[in-house]
Formats: sequence, structure tokens, C-alpha cells
Amino acid sequence: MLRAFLALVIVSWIAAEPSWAGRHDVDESSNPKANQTFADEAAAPEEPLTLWYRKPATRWETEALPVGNGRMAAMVFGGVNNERIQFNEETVWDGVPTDYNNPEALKALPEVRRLLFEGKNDEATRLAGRTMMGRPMKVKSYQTLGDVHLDFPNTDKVSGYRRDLDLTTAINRTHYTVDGIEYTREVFVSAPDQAIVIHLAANQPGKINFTARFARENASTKSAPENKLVLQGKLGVDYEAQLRPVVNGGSVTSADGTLKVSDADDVTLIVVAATSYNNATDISGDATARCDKYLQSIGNKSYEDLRAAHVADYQKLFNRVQLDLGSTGAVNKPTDQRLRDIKKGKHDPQFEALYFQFGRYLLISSSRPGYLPANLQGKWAQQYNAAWNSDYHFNINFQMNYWPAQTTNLSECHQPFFDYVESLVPFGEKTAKVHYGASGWTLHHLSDIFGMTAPADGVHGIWPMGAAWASRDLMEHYRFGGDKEFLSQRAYPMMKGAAEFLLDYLVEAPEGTPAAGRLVTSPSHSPENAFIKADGTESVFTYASTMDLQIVHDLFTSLLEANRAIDPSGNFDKEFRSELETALAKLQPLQISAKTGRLQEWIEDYEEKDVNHRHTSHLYGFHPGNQITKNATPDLYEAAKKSLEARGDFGKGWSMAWKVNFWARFHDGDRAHVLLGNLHKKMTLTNLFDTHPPFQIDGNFGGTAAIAEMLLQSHDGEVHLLPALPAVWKSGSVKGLRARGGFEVDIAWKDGQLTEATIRSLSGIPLQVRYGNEVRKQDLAEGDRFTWNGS
Ligand code: FUC
Repeated sequence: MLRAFLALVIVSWIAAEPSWAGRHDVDESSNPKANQTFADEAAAPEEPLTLWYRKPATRWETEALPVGNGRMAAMVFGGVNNERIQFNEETVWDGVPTDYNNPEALKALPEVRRLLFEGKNDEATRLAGRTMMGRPMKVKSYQTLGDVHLDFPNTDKVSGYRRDLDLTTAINRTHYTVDGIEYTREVFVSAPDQAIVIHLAANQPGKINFTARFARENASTKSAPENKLVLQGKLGVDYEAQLRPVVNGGSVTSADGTLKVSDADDVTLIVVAATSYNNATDISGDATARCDKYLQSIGNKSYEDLRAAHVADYQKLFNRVQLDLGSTGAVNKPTDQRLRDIKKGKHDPQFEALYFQFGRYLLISSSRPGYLPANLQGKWAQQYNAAWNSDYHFNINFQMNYWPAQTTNLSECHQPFFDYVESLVPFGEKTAKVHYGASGWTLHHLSDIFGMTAPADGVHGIWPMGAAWASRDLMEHYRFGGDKEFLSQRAYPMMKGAAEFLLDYLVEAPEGTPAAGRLVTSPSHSPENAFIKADGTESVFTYASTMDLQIVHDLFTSLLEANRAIDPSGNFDKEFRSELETALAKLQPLQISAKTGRLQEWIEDYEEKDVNHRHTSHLYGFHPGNQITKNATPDLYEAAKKSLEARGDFGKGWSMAWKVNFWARFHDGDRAHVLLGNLHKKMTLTNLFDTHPPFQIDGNFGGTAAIAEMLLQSHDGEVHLLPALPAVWKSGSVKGLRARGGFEVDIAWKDGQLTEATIRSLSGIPLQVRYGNEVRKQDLAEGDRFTWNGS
């Protein structure tokens, strides 16, 4: 009986999990040699914005600490007898350039649509599954590039051990004492010098002894002139890493891929990496030449110079925003202990500020102009088969990664998103044509670095809304920064292409259906929930899901806004504008369920298979969109709230982070704070990585964005100060947040009341600012500021 019950639980758990379950590499990987505990207690670091621990990491996923420069990433364990530094380079992906399009798909489309309109969902699902999927319908995985292992003389006589990650400098540090000698190891990944830099020092000369080697499956390692180490291998791309030692004092030798350093005063190891990847259709670059070039341009720079350049470059971005939510003294406890206290219910506002800044740190460290955007794990992946291939998921996860980019003043870090999406346009044009006979471009729910834009994974992958959702970020970049050239030269053409696809994809629902005469998407589904039909059968596949309608509305209205911004006279792209207006007027409207009062998720008032489903797709129009607001659509707003209530207060990490954003948008700071607490209690690992499980970075970014959203909003035509301040954040301040309209905002509050806000205009757009029920209007020239002194 019990066994049968357990089997049932396991089967339904697997069924509820998307397709990666059971086939990704589990995080057994660890650093067992690092598993030491030390008796005496190191003091807390002086800088409160620091993650710190009194034990080395043994598990990659939960304990090792991330560093990165946008292109390379590393996870540092901080062991005493052995240091393991696992590292990545963003183009180390399995796979080759591939045409994923399926020439059979288009033929089936009219029949699939007919079946869906006739309510024959099962038949439609089977036919679509057979005919409409990409070929192949799976992408391959982003992978680890390898490990650097440092083996030190074994000891257990360690005192004063501490490893930490200082978010103000982006430097990881391991510090301990053995036999009276203090050892300090620092690791960072430099963006200006494109290298992982590892520095080993002691407070007495001649004390640094270790061997170093690279490790990776299916790769070769060797020694090279100047005591270099080289790691080489091939997936589809060729990949390579080189390690160059700079040793002061003592001696250094290298043979057979192992470096030996004896009695040195201090040592710097410079690790560079590259692959042969040029772009989605060309992987013929020269990985070795690229590595050589990185090392050449570093030349003889000293450790101090490398470090100073890294810190200056990082702080240019990081220092723009400061957040103070109050403190309790918990900062004197190691981060793992603090998190355990939070799980027991302790309130630790300084931890919330740390978590906020950690999200900004992760974005700066995984997304820099000129490189690929942050994937499902940012750029940190130790596997060969990562969960969901650590790819780009366009039905929430990828976009969530970028939610904090504008609001927390990291607009440059958003650039990789735009470049990547732009690089997918030609692939998406082909998919639009081959799969749907449509113009414009489209992409489905996931992509890789080889141009995947066709439906992937299963019928839930037949969701051609990815390009339209990604377009929202293009428009937001303009709204926050006012860059007209970006809008007219890049954003508008991409958005227009995505809309041209949708104009072709939309069909008029036939007589006898609930949407008769209206424009609808078909096929369609509400990522990634299933519904139960009146006859008791289940399906995911339908037409006109609420989310689709909201995405269409969002894109078309954004294009109208962009059109006016590009040319206020109304003469720009007139014909297209009227096509959009006509389509919007005919688009199937959103519906409120007569049974539940909730915002209806599908075209018919089906019951959801899982009322607590992690996706809240039908609230897209409320957040991140702004179709539903309290002022403009009060009924839909109330219905959306009921939908959110019904989904519940828990979920996967990213799902919970989204819910914090929703409650912030409902101006319910206390409820948002409860969910933020749930995110920290349930879905935050010891190293503060978000977990799905397993580790998935979107929840970190969604959580950071949500904290910003609690303090400042600007989606409803005005700058709203402290829209969702929870009672527990009694007094505090934030500096440097960004608002739409091109404003930079500082806010201070005391006992729950605004004391002062300063709003700087970066664009010269007139300001309307709200605090509670009070509204002020002010014309501001670019560079001018407006100060609001309390109420
Ligand atoms: C979607 C979600 C899953 C997971 C995956 C990467 O499929 O439904 O929960 O986040 O993306």
C-alpha cells in the first residue's frame, strides 16, 4: 500500500516536471578534500555587502561562490588542502550549427487549427506533435570548460579560516592561518583583461607551495613553454584554456600538464579561455590564437594593476545603486548561519539588501556588452548535461533574468539580450516562413547558440510568442533610457518583424466558437499549465490563451507608442500603424471567469489542472506588462488578484520571485515581503543561488527586480515612490534606481513615511511623481532634479 502510494507520488512528480527531470547530471561533484571544519572562529568581514563562511565549500551547487566577467565564470570552493575552481566560457556548448526547421510543419497547420476550433484537442495535439516540432526538437547542453585544481601540502592545523565574496569589489577571498603563517587567496574574473585571476600570498616570504593542473572529461592537458598549462578539447566547437603562472621567489616547473611551485613569496595564476565559436552558423575560429592573444595583451601587468583595473571596471556599474533597509547585527554571523536563522523566522533586513545587491552582482558578472546574455544558470554550469541544457527559455526564464537590468541601473548589462535576440532574427524569419507560411520572424520557447527558433521539446513548445515577448525588453530599454537611435534603428525594426509575424499568425475564430469573428492565436497554450475540459479530458493545447492575447496587445501597443516617439507628427510608417490599430480592435478581449471571478487563463472557462501551477502566464498583462492596472482596468485588476491568490504563495524559485513582483504591483508591500521571505526560506541556497531545484538563476534576478519594484514603480505613466513598502522596512533609503521616462531616483523614509526623494532627469521628459495619494508635476530639463521633502 505504502509502496504503491510512493510510486504514485513519484510518477506524478515526474509527470509534473518538465522534460529535463532525471536526465541532467546530478551535483555529486564536490570537493571532498575540502571537507574540513576548523575549531576557532574567524571574525566577520568589515564590508557588510559580503557573503562569508567559516568552512570551505564541498558542494558546487549550494556552497561554492560565483565570480564572472560576463564571458567567463568560475565557482570557487576555497579549500585548504585542495582548491577547486570550476570554470566556464560562454560558448562551450555541445552541438553544431543546425537548421532546426521542419518542412512538414506548415502542411498540418490548417488541420490543427480546424481540430482546435472544433474542440478536438487530443487529435490536434497528436497531429501537431507528429508534424509541427523542430527537427531535431532538442538542443544540446551548455557545458563546463573544466576545473583548475590546486593541491597544497596537507594540514589540519588551520585557524582563522574564512572564505568570502565581497560584492563591492567582486573579489572572492580565502583566508586562514597554518603554523602561524597567514595565507590569503584571491580570485576574480576581470572584464578589462578577460581572464580569471588567482592570487596566492602569505604574510612571510617563501611559504607558497602547491601543484596546479587542469581537469576535464574528454580533454587533453599538457605543459607548454613559460610553464604554461594548456587544456584542449572539441565538442562541435574547439575549446581551450591556458594557465600562466607569475611566481615571485622560490621556484616553478611544469611537466605533463602539472605545474609545481615551491617556496614562493606570492603567485598569480592567469587563466584565459576561448572556443572556435564565431556565431550561430560559423564555428571555425581559432581557440588557441584567441587564448594566446588574451595572454599577450595582459603581458607583464602586475597583480595589483590587474586587480585595480577589475575593481574600477566593476564598481562603475555596481556603485550606482545603494540600498539600506536597516540592520540587526546579523551581519556578524556567517551567511549560512544567517540563512538558517531566516528559515527559522528571524527578520534580517540587511540580508534582504545583500540579496538585492547579489542579484545585481550576478547580472554584472554574467552579462556584459559584446558577449552572450545570461542563460538559465547565468554562465555558471559544472555539468556536461545541465538542467534544461542551461539554455535560453523564452516563456519566462530568460526575460526574468533581465528584469532588474533597467530598474537597478545596469542598462549596459541588458545589451547582450538585445544582441542575442537580434542574432536570432534571420533564423526566426525562416521559421516563420517554413512553419507558418508567415512573414516577419518568430521564436519559440527555447533557444541555444546555434540558431534554434523552431518548436522544441514537446507540443508545449509550439508557442511562437517568444519574439514578441522578447520585444518587450527592446521597448523598455527605450522607455528607461530614451535612446531614440536605438529605438528607431534597432528596436522598431525587430518589434515590427515580430508583429508582422503575429499579424499573419492571427486568424479569425469561426462561427460557433466563443471567439467567433475575433482575431485569435492558434495553436496556443498557456505556458505551461494544462486544463480539464467539460468531458474530463486534459489538454495544454488550444487557441487564444490569455497570455497570447496579452503579448499581442503589448507588442502592438508598444509599436504604436514607438511610432509616436520616433515621429510625433504621425507621418512615420502610417500604413503599418493602421494595420496594428485594426488588428487591436478585432483582437479577442480578456475575460473574467463567471465561476471564480478570476482572470480566465484560456478562451473557455476551463478548470486548471494544477491551480498552484508554477507559471502565472495569464498575468503577463499585469506584470511584466501594463495592460492591466488599477486605474485603467479595475475589473481585470481585481480578477488578476484573485488569480494570484488562487495560485498560492509558494512555487519554484523563479515562480515565487514573480509573485513578489505581482504583490508589489498590487501595492501590497506586506504580502510581497511574505513571499520574498518564502523565496529566501525555501528556494535560496547557502551561496544565495536561487533554486528550482536545481540551481536556476532567474529567481535571483526576479527577486532583485521585485525589491526594486517594492520601492519604485513607473509602469503606469508616473513615477511612484514607495508603492509597496512593507511595514518591517521601517526606515531606510535607496539611491540610484531608474524609472521610465529617464529618471534616476533616490528615496529615503523613516517610520514608514517618505522623508525625501530626489529625482534626476536624464531625458528632459516632464515628470509626474506620486507618493500615496499625492501627485506632483514638474517640467524638468535634462540634468535637472526635483526634490520632494516628505509629505
Ligand atoms: C520552464 C519552466 C520550468 C523551468 C524551465 C527552465 O519550462 O516551466 O519550471 O524553469 O523553464
